[in-house]
Amino acid sequence: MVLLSQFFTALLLLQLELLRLVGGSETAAPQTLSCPAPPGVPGTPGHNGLPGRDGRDGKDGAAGPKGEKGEPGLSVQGPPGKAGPQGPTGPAGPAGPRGSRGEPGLPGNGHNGLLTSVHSELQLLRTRLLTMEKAASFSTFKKVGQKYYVSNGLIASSTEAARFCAGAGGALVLPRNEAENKALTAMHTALGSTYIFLGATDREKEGQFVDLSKRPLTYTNWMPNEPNNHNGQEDCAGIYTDSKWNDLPCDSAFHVVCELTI
Ligand SMILES: [Ca+2]
Ligand SMILES: [Ca+2]
Repeated sequence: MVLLSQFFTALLLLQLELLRLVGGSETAAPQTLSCPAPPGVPGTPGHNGLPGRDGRDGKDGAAGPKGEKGEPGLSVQGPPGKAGPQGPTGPAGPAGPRGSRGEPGLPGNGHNGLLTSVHSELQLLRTRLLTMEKAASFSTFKKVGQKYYVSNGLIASSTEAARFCAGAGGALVLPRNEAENKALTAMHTALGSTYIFLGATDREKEGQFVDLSKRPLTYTNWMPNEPNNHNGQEDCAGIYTDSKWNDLPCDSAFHVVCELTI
């Protein structure tokens, strides 16, 4: 083995010598050996070249982020704006001074007329209610038209009867029509009476009966041959159970019935 290696080395050297002799020039480039050479050491980096020419302008870039809020400008007052919506109603103010008296309005016309009418109606209802309460306070009472005939069973003279009824807010009964005369007759049963005094007399002028306000009678229902002024002492009227009238002595004692007008 060693011999073989030495043989090849000698062969190689011989070949090299032959080539040198054949070429005859020492300037000829040495022949590259076919065996691999070890890598060389890297050289030092070269110097930087000169700057190149300016390139072309680039395209517009994307929009940048929104900037911060700037400082407020000068405070110059602008023109007045539009009027806003109407605000809520405020509290009532103090009462103003009393005005001068106005002209009198027409009766029953407009709002005042309506108020007057309502007020009158209320007054009428109140009066009627008071009359009803007063009538109900008597032991016997009967409604006829716009009147109440009332009695508590009192038996008295004509003068005392008139005084009693006036004190009760009414008047001694005196029928003005057949309906009232019939209603009064019906009270005989409740009172158990024979005669009931009527508010009529002829004291002022014999034979001429008038009411207690001295007005002529508009309705009468005398018995036949009455008034007769019997014994010259009959100046007061009364109604009997048969609904007929008779003149009687004023100081006699009979049942008392009053009439209350609603
Ligand atoms: Ca008489
Ligand atoms: Ca008589």
